[in-house]
Amino acid sequence: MTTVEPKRRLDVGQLVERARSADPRAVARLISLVEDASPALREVAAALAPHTGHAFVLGLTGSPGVGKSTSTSALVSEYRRRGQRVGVLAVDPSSPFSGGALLGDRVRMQEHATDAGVFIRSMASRGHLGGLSWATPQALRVLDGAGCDIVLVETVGVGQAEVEVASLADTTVVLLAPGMGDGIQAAKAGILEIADVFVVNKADRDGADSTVRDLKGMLGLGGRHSEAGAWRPSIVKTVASRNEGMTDVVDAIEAHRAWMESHGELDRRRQARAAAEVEAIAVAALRDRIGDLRGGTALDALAGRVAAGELDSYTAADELVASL
Ligand SMILES: Nc1nc2c(ncn2[C@@H]2O[C@H](COP(=O)(O)OP(=O)(O)OP(=O)(O)O)[C@@H](O)[C@H]2O)c(=O)[nH]1
Ligand SMILES: [Mg+2]
Repeated sequence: MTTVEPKRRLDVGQLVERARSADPRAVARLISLVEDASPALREVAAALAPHTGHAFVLGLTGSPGVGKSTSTSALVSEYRRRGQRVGVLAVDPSSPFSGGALLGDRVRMQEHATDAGVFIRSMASRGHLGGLSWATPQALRVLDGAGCDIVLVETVGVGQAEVEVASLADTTVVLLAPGMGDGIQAAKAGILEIADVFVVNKADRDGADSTVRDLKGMLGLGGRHSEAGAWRPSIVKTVASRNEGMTDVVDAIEAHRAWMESHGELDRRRQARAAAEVEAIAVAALRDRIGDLRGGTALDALAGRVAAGELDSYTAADELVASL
């Protein structure tokens, strides 16, 4: 395969080495290769693999405006205080551009911009087949390989994205805010099921305690968390805009992590994630190869026999798959 980019040749090995020594430009370049689905990705993945598996992935999700970006920034401060190297991936699954809605976040993240222990990157994923499921794991590997201890993934909460972020993360934090009709919202979006930690943000506003009460009530009503031996999600109140409650949030995340480690759940989640990732790549490769057959003689010949009633379409498909 070729790794020749327009103008200058890309030295993947060197780029990965620079990323590992925490050169932010190298990290940014590698994530751009992911976003662009560069043909060099295969080589990048191979070079990164031996250096990955260290980072803890934290997913943050919740309805628009609930305070995800503010909380992300506040959590970065808390993790830095604890001496951790932090990566932030802000993913907007609804936009094909990494500008737009995330611009405001860039301003918010400004306080971390000069900190060499923090990498921040926003990413659009709509252009990719499979959205988050495809590009985000690769970007996570870049940040992992670059030596991040923790990577925070923030998504704009729109339906499917909430569920997708859960499948990417070691621990999923679901944010709610008082007075947003979150009780009903939570039940609808299935976020009760995906949350490992609930954060009731904007606790400076009226209604935070009743939101906590509603949540507790709903958690008692059944579902995944009620099964014997299951993790009981913790509920933490915060005022992210004032950096209040962040110690409690990180403590709750650490408690979940410890629980997962002692129950084999962390390995199980990572294994499931890796399986989904391999599957997505394999399916894409198969689709490409079947696409190559379109208009080719093998498919034409089979199609002719199906059209003429000589062969049923299932047998024809079996023959096509067998010929790949
Ligand atoms: N009163 C109050 N306002 C807050 C708090 N946390 C965040 N906000 C404000 O809520 C607004 C939305 O915050 P964001 O952090 O942008 O929310 P978000 O969930 O990232 O929003 P999207 O990315 O658009 O979905 C901003 O004006 C924040 O300043 C809080 O604890 N209390
Ligand atoms: Mg945001």
